[in-house]
Amino acid sequence: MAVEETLVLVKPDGVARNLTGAILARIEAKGYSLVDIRLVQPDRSVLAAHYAEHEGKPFYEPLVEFMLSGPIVAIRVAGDRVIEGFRSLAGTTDPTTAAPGTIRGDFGRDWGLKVQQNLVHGSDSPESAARELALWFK
Ligand code: DAT
Ligand code: MG
Repeated sequence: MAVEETLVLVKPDGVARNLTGAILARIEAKGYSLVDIRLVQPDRSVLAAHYAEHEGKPFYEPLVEFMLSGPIVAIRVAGDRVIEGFRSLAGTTDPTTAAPGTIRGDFGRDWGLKVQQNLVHGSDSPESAARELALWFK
């Protein structure tokens, strides 16, 4: 067993489309535990820190604007290898090609113009998880 914690975000598109419950159901069905959960309207500074690795990329500004467009549900999730496991439940970044059966593959809409709208975020490593959990659960 390698029990870990990860940060999951239901992004503004997921909250607006009333998919929070469906996403939580998949996390729970997989056997992961919800340790903490909050509805957040983050400051720009939180998003700048959260997405610091992408600063300067062409999609950075639209991504931050999108993340400021509505409430986000932040969830602290625990479980055996949950960091890798939630990324697998979420599917690949582009919802058009994310595999059926994944959150992005089943619920994501066309990548199209609004490329950021892929419903969820999941930390990608133990280091990211620690950093992001400290940011969203101060
Ligand atoms: P992930 O969310 O799968 O970890 P990421 O960390 O590479 O993906 O990027 C963060 C978010 O930025 C991603 O969820 C959607 C957006 N994004 C990533 N690559 C993009 C691209 N090439 N064009 C537009 N938006 C992109
Ligand atoms: Mg990422």
